[in-house]
Amino acid sequence: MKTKILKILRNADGFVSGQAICESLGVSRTAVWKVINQLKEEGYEFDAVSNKGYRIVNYPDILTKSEIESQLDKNDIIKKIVFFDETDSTNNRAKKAAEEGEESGTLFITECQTGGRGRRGRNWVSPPGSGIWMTLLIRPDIRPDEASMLTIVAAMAVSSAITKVTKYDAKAILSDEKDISFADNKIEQCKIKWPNDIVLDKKKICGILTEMSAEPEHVNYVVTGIGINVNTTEFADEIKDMASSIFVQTGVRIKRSHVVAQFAHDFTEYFNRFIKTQDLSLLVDDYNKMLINAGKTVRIEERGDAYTAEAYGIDNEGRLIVKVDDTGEEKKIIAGEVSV
Ligand code: BT5
Repeated sequence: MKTKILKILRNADGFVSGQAICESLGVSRTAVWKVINQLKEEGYEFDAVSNKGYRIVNYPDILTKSEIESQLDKNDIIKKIVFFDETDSTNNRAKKAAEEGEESGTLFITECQTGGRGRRGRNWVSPPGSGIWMTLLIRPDIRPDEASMLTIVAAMAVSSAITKVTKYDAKAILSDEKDISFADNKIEQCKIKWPNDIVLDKKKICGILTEMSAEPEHVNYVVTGIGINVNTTEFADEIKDMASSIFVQTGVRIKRSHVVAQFAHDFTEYFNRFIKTQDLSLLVDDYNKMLINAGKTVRIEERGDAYTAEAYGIDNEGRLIVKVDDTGEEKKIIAGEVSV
């Protein structure tokens, strides 16, 4: 009910009367009043005028179930939010829930991870209050070798969500035209670094970790974990040279839940294009425009081997097409570390 009341208030153009909420949800005055009080405790600020009703004038920067669910659309692939104040890793939570039968379309999200993971056992720094640490569980009807393309789909959705929300929130928050155009110009540099990073001005602001459970011909489930530094201003020593946040780069302090909701909309759009053909043919052009590596020299590390090459873009399977500097040979890279 909290989600429904929040949705009504959020979408209202002005005041909504307590009576109107009661009638549209078929609940008592006391029930509505209780929820409004809970929302106040969570940090929502209301304007309440007798005879007119309620209006939210300030939203807290929180990632609770009702805050995010009240912004989801009916057609979004993400249907349900599971929120933790703190957990080891949302990928672990998602995998455990998947094993226990949790449905496709559930998003696990937390304020703080104590054991956030990157690829190959690397650490993911996930402090409280300023980032988004979330994992989407889906059960797509695809083959195991197609699952890595979901990292590509997710990267596109994250990059586009960050760009849209930052531009939109900049206009709402900043009053100076100069600051708005500074933020707009900066956010244009929000790019994907193949295969799983989002960078802003070459600094890493997001990483993606896709894991799955599969049989030889069939995927049971895929969990896509996404970590985004949103309003972070202090970085642990181990990452301070290469990491940054949306706020540090653009000067815009966006609401984290807006990014999650926009990600839900954009992931739905890109995923629907992917599933139509079960490859990236309907996405490559858009992806390559978001790719920081396109047309650039990259350094590639593959199974102990390191070399430089020129990167062109990805193919329909998500492999990075490069031309090796030393030999002129054209190669398609499946996995590896790429630096710009
Ligand atoms: C990644 O791995 O970039 C995937 C990160 C996925 C994190 C999400 S958060 C929600 C979900 N739950 C999890 O436990 N994980 C997922 P990789 O490409 O291996 O990069 C890891 C490297 O990024 C580390 O070795 C650091 O150098 C750097 N790093 C760690 N924390 C960072 C941060 N907060 N921001 C930027 N870089 C970071």
